[in-house]
Amino acid sequence: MAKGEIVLGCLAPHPPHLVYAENPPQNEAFSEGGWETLRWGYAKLARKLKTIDYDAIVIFTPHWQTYIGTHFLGLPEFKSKSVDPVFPNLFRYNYDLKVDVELAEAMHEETAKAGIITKMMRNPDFRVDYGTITSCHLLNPSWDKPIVTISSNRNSHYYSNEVMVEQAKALGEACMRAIEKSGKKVVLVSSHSLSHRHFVTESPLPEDMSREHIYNHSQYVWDMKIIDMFRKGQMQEVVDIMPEYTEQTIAETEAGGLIWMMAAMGVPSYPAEIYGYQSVIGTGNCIACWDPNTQTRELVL
Ligand code: 2X7
Ligand code: FE2
Repeated sequence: MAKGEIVLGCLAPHPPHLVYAENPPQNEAFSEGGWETLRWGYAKLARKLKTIDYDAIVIFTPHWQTYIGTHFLGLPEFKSKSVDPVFPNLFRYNYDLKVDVELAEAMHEETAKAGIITKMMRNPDFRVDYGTITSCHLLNPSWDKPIVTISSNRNSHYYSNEVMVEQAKALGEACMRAIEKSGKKVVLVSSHSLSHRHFVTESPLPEDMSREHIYNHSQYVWDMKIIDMFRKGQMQEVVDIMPEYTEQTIAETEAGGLIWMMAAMGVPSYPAEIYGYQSVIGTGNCIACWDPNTQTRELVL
């Protein structure tokens, strides 16, 4: 069997606003649009994904928060309605998704071998989080590939951002070993915003773009700094400044997704493809991907 590989790594932010703005049939709410810079960027990345041969999407989400260990979805199908607890007015999404249980079990096994506490989620009534659903919907609206969701263990909160970085690295390396042994071609998705200070009141019309802007200038400067490093392929430097960046901007990198993905991909030193940056209720959101294939890697923005 050929060695499995990671064919793409995507940074895919998940404000439910983006699904709301698209008006897909799965979502009950209705909108007049909004946040086009991100939605058009997602559409372009989704077109690229359609040209890539892969077996499964593996996604790490900050909105399935586990306090004892790292958990993996472990049943072949999950079907229910996902309601965003903070924005039920925007996101009530009927999902029916397939899981690559074999791959999830392989990652679970390698994770346990690495000394990380881990568990398979086998509860058929488990409700999949909106981070998973939003990022997967926007990257692959046809839902024609199985996924594996990985929970985020709360290391930043229990311990520190430094511990989070070490744990996420170990998890990423374990997942990479499992993928290689599986023989599968896998797309990784790190589902989160960058800077994460946000407004606490919503405008009367959520999609009123005259009200949307970054929360403050310093978090914008931090986001631009880190995106510049993505462009230059300085991912080891990004790993090194992650605790400071996360603290200064209360970034959603606190969950460990970006470090997990970078560690699994061997910490790329080649440029990321950038598909867009825009704020959603004041948070900073960047769509980017790391393409290990030099033939298909391009300068997008
Ligand atoms: O989960 C989110 C987020 N990360 C950013 C913005 C708005 C809502 O939800
Ligand atoms: Fe979030």
